[in-house]
Amino acid sequence: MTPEAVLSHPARVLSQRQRESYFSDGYVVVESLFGPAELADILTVVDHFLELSKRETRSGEVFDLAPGHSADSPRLRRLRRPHQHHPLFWEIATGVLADLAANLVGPDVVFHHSKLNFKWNDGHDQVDWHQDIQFYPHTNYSPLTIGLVLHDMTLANGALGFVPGSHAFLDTLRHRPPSIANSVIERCNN
Ligand SMILES: O=C(O)CCC(=O)C(=O)O
Repeated sequence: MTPEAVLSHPARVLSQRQRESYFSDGYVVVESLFGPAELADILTVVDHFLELSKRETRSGEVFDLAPGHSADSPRLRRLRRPHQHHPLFWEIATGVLADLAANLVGPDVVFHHSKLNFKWNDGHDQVDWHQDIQFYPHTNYSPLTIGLVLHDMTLANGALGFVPGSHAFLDTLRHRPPSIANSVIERCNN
């Protein structure tokens, strides 16, 4: 669907202005999607999985563990497919997040996958600049990522950054380390 066709459908979660800024900047930040009580419920479930991960010593189907992970010093990098492990995650994905997606892609929304990332504020497991689209099966640019941020994001704890307008580059970018020419970050700095 074209942005005009998407915008012709009534907004459900986002304002019309937020939807327009998504199409012009390539991203939109939505503050306080969940209230304090709902957020507390989500964090309780997240803590439950963090506790479960302490019993694990190697990565597997459910937990992706960074080197050095232990019960005393957990380094859970990722909970894989959280929507399959707890109904709350599926409820969120098919509830407010599906409505949010419908605001940006039109009413026919297809869920593809989920993951829950953890950041440990110790400099390990840095996520370099990249375009998510490269990692998705796609034939057009309708797929989108919805990141649900569960803690305040600051420069000190691995804040996610965006490059406004980079969605409109005519080509997808080569994914190489930042030190090498034509990496995503060098292209964005030009
Ligand atoms: O949280 C981040 O820094 C980026 C996460 C991301 O792009 C991903 O998991 O695909």
